[in-house]
Amino acid sequence: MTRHLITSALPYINGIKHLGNMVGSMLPADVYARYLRQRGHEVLFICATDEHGTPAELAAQEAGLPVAEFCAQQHEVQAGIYRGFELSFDYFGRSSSPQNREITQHMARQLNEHGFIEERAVRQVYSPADGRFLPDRYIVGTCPHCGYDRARGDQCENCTRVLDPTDLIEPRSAISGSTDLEVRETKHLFLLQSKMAGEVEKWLDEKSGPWPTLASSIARKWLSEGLHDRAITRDLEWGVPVPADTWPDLAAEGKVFYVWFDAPIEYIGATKEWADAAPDENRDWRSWWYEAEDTVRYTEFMAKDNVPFHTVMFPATQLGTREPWKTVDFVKAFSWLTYYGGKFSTSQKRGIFTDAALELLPADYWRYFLIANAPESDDSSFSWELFAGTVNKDLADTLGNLVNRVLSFSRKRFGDDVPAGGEPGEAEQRLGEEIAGLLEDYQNAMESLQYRKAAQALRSLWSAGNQYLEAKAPWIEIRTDQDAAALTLRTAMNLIYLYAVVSEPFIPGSAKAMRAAFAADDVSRQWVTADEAKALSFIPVGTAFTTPPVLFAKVTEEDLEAYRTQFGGED
Ligand code: B3M
Ligand code: ZN
Repeated sequence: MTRHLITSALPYINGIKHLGNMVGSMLPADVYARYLRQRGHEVLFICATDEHGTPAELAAQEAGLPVAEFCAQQHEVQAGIYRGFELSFDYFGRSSSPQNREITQHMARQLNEHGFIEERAVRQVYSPADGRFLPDRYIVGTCPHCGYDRARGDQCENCTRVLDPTDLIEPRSAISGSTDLEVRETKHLFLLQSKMAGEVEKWLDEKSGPWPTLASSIARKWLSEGLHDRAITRDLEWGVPVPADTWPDLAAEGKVFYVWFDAPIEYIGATKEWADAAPDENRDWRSWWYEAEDTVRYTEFMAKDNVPFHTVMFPATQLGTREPWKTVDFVKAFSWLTYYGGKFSTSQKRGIFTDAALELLPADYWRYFLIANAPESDDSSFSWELFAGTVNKDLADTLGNLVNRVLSFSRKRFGDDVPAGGEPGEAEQRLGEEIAGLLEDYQNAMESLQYRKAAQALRSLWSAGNQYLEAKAPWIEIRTDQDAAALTLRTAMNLIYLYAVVSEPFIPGSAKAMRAAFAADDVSRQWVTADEAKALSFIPVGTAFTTPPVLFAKVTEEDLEAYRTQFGGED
């Protein structure tokens, strides 16, 4: 069986991520990883914090901490939140790890050996007061277009125009505020992407056929605009140092690699971190990445703005080493989740952040809502009204209510064990057929990574149980025919068990609680076949069960009011 390598775009270290980041990479990757594991595949699911670059340095400065300390702290904070969301990473690494440093430097040397890296002189702003070259973002001044007085050297946050530091009026250092800036000549390494354009295009032709349009069209657009050589070093204190054995001058000046050069390499780096974390387990990190083109299927998850780096720059890096590194097979890209149609923004603290979300409600509420409304081809908009509607209808009414109603009613009338009596008839047969069909829809959607469709199928599975229950009405059957009521309840209990198994990728916590209701849970069971779905006989008569506490509480009008006040609603 194919082995599945899954990576989620690496969340940046500069602050806690919002729900838009969650739904655009880590969460769908987790749902897929869980599903594939259930289907018996070998899966390696890798993620890490992306820790280098200017925003990390600036955030550390703002927090008044040395950057290494800041990153170590923030890594733990993010790791804790992702555990709270039940993201089942096999490893959650750090791009500042020694492993990533080693592999990044190795790849740079290889690229250099094959003529894909060149040292070039560039003119760059130097600040004598700070004793350093200033990267574009470290220079602030007045925007020549809109007059905003804190525009950064790379972009004006106010009017979003892309800038060059020399465009700024009254430029000054973001570190010291010094206006004594001069332009000096320095050297940087350039990745000669122009030399690789043909090769990358051929690679893309071979690979991108099955990708969703969102991913392939962005990749194509970048290529058709022409691949430019790109500076892959920066003047920063924090980053993967340029290796002194190959570039002594640049190393002496303290140059480090550009964050987008080492960040994707951290997918490999984190795999090595995973192996190194358990030396006695003989984890073979290389087998996932090296000479693995035919034995591993590699799927990447990311928001659309990350697509160019993953479909052009990273493959160019890998191919240019002339070593057999595994390249991506399937790119699942996402559009934006907006907050009432506007942007979620880390810097402006607008929208819902992952830590705040977990303080409000358990992970499953968010997981289900986000995946069911995933911005797969278009943007989708978060609103508290939509959130409450989805939770109340799908989770509380359709799934949760069925579970609690069936188990507590059976308990009241038949005691603590799955009741005996009655023989499955036409209704049960029809239900079984329907369930098997919907299960197939669900599988097809998951296999093709269509999340909204998968959620839809799951919802239909839950609804089918409700319809069966409503039609048979065991609370009425019981008045005249105990056996008939027992059959209905027993069938419904088997449905609950099936839901617990197949809903696990979406709502792992609740799935566990549902399975745990039955004393005879066959813990080795990972999935159900079509025949098993038709038969609906997982739980033998006489099995003891308990009624779990209410699975999903409804979001009330008062809750809604409070959320809107706390987080801001429409405007
Ligand atoms: N950290 C994306 C971002 O923060 C970036 C992803 C890296 S993936 C290798 O938007
Ligand atoms: Zn501006």
